Parts: sequence; structure tokens; C-alpha cells
Amino acid sequence: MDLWFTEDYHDGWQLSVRVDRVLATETSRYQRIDVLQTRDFGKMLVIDGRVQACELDEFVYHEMIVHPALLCHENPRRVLVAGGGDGGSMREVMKHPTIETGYLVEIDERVIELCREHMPNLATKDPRIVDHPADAAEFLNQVNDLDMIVVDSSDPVGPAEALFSKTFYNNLKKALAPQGMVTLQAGSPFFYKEQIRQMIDDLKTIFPVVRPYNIPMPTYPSGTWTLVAASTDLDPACVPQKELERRLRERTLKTRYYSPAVHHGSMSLPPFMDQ
Ligand code: AG3
Repeated sequence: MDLWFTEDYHDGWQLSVRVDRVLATETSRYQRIDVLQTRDFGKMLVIDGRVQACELDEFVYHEMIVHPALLCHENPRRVLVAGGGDGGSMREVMKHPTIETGYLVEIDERVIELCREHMPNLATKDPRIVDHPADAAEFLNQVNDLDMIVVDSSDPVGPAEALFSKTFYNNLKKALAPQGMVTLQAGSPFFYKEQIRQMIDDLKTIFPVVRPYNIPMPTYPSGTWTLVAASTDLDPACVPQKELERRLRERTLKTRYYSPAVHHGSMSLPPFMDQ
């Protein structure tokens, strides 16, 4: 049998992956969820036809959406992950021994459950994790004093749309403690250029520091992805490499993609993206 999964971008570009087996497929209250066993790249989570996490490269995304911000903080204790039901971001948060509470605020419980069942490398069990099956946009009004918020959403269509609005960005700011930082996934710098520009402009009206950075993501459209860090007072591109290295050692973090040099390198933008 010749089974392939294809994600396409506006009918003009496609990514196809050979699939050995469909491990789960269902339509939840919010979206269609598929977990695939690919032939060459491990398991893959797909939501509404869009690749969310694949064992091949998920560590790049999850390490890079978490560690740059968490290492900028001297003593991060309270973190919220908005979305991120697959658990990959929370797995990285939990690597920091300073963390006391990690709120996982995923709107779709089925994503959490299916990933726990089929992608245990991502889903993490830790007594410090507090599960909150809720709409992050609403739940944010009930928490504050957060040292970091990871907006690990899907693309701005469907349930994640509200997570790309100025109102939401404002609520993020209100929920942060001093020195707190937010990171958000923004899109492909090649295919979603306008969307990223809009997001950066909107964030800049609310946060004094807005720092986009790029990562390679072979299983996402165009293979390059932009993440954005935003803060009221701390610029992640300006924390000295030596200091990041010291914190990395102190927290005995094991990473496969993140390093203080990669941290700084990823924030040096190519001219076509520079503002
Ligand atoms: N969230 C970002 C996925 C964006 C991918 N877009 C696409 N394939 N069109 C990933 C969640 C992982 N925790």
C-alpha cells in the first residue's frame, strides 16, 4: 500500500510524507486530529491537515520556543503554556529546576489525551504541571505573576485565531510578572510574511521589546519558522552569552538544538526580514 500524507499551502506548495500507519484519527469538538506513524521521520501530529509536531524536528521548535526566554530569567518559577496540548513545550519547561508551577492551558482535551497515548516522548508527567482544559484567551484573565508565557498555538485559523489578536497580547502583558517574557509561534517567514509583520507591529504597540527569531523546521511549510519573544523590560538578544552559559550549566539542562550561541545566532535576522 502506498500511503502518503500531504499538507498543502494555498494549493501552490505541498509537503508529502510517506506514512506506514494511521495511529489515530478523529474529529473532536474543535478540530480534526490525526496521529501518523511516518516511515522515515517518527510519529507526527496533524491538526486540520497541518503538521504540528513530528519526532524528526519537534525538539528544535520546543527547545527554541522555551529556553531562550527561560534562560533570560534569573529564577523562573511560574510558566503558562497556551495551547501546546501535545506536551512538547511543557516537557522543555519542566527541565528547569527552578519551575514551581506549569499551567497547561489547552482548549482541546483530545489533543492532550491522544498525544499522551501515542506520542509519549512529548507528553510529560510531572507533579508541577497543572492541566487547565480551557480557552487560553479566557483563562489568562484568571492568572497573574507569570515569569513566562509560551503561546504554542496552531496557525491563526480555527480555534487559535483569538491568540493572534491585540486584545490577547494585552492580556498576556497583564498576566506577566516583572522581567517576564512571552514567546509566540508566528509562521513561515517566506509564506506568511504579511502575517508575521502584522503580528510584530501589533506586539510592538504593547511590548517595548519584540524580538523575532528563526529556526529550521523541515516538517513545517517552507522549512523555516519564525518565533517571537516579547517583554516589557528584557531583550533576549542582549543577555550575554557567558551568562546564558552559566545558567544552562547551573540548571543542568540537556538540549539537542538550543545553545547560547544558537540563541544569539537565531536572533540575527537576514536582511529580507529585518525591519
Ligand atoms: N504549533 C505551531 C504549528 C504551526 C504549523 N503550521 C503548519 N504546519 N501549517 C505547534 C504546536 C507544537 N507544540
